[in-house]
Amino acid sequence: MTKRILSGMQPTHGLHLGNYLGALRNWVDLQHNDYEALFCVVDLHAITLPYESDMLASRTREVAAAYIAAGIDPRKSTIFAQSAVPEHSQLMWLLATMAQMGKLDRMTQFKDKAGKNAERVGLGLYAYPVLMAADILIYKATHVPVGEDQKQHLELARDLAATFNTRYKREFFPQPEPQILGEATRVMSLQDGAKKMSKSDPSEKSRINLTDDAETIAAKIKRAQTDSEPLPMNVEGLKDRAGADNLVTIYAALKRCSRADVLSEFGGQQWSGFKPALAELAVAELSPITAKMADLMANPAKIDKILAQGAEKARSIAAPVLKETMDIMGFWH
Ligand code: AQP
Repeated sequence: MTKRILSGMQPTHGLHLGNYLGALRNWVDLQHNDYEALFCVVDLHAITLPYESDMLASRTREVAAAYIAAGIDPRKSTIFAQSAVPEHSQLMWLLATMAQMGKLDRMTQFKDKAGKNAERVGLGLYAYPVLMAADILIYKATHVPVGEDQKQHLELARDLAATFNTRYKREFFPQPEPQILGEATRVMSLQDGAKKMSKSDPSEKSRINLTDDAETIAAKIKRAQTDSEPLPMNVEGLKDRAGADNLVTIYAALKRCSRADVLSEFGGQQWSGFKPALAELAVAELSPITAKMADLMANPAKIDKILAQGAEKARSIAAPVLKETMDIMGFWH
C-alpha cells in the first residue's frame, strides 16, 4: 500500500514555534522519505470559533507560505486549502453518522476550547474531530504527523475507520498511524509552563510567531517563565519545573539533541546565560523562514497558483475515494 501522509494547520492566526517544532519541521523531514505527502490549510476548522472573515483568505495564504518557507516543496508534496476540496465535508457527514456522542463527549480539546460556554458554542467545534477524521480518511492516509495535542483526535479517526470497515465488512480505510516526533511534541506557553503554546492565547508574549523578528524573539525568551534555581544537572531535575523544562525542551528540539545533552552543557548555569543562547538558536532557525515567508507573501499570486494546483491534485485522490465510500454505503447513483 502507498504510504501517504496527511496533515494540516488552522489559519486561525499566524503559526508559532509549537506548530513548527511539533509538526511542520517533521513534515519537512518526512518529505524526503518514501511517502506521498499532502499538507492542507484547514480553513474549515478555523471557522469553528468566532473568526475574522475578511482575514481568512490572507491567513490561509500565510499558512501556505509558512509551509513552503519551512521547506515543504510543492513539487514533491501537495499543498492545498481544505475548503477547496469539498469531499472532506461530504465524507464528514457520512462519518458523523457513525461517530458516537459518548466518544465525542470525551474530547479534551472541545472541553478546553468551549470552556464555560459549552452550551453556546457551535456544533462545528463539537464535530471538529469528525471533520479531522474525514480530512485523513478521504485520502486513505496511512501516516499523520502531528503534535501531542492531536493524539486523541487521531484515535477517533482510527476508530471511525475501524467502525466503517466492520459495518461494511471490508478493509476499506487503513488505520492512520500518528507520527508524534522529535523532542518538542508539546511546546508550552512562554508565560505559563502548564499551558500549551497556542495561536489563540491572548498574550503575544506566550508564543514565538514565525513572523517575529530577532529582537522580538530575544525579548520574549528573556521574559519567559523560569524559576529562581539554576538549570539542573540532569533531566530528573526538571521535574515540577514546567517553565524550565519548556525552555530546555525547545533548545533540545532546535539543536536536534536530547534534553540530557542540553543539561550536560548548561547544567548548573543561570538562566541569564542560557536564555541568550536559546534566543540565538531560535533566531538562526526561524529567521530564514521568516524572510522567505515575507517574500512569498509579497507575491500572493504565486501562492494561489500552488494552492490551486494542490487542490486539483488532492481532488483527484479524494473524489474516487468518496465515490467508492458512497457505493459501499449503498447510495443511488
Ligand atoms: N504547542 C504545541 N506544541 C507542539 N505542537 C503543537 N501543535 C499546535 N500547538 C502545538 C501542532 O501543530 C499542528 C497544527 O495545529 P492546529 O493549527 O490544528 O491547531 P491547534 O493544535 O489547536 O494549535 P493552536 O496553536 O493551539 O491553535 P488554536 O489556538 O487556533 O487552536 C498540529 O499538528 C498540532 O498538534
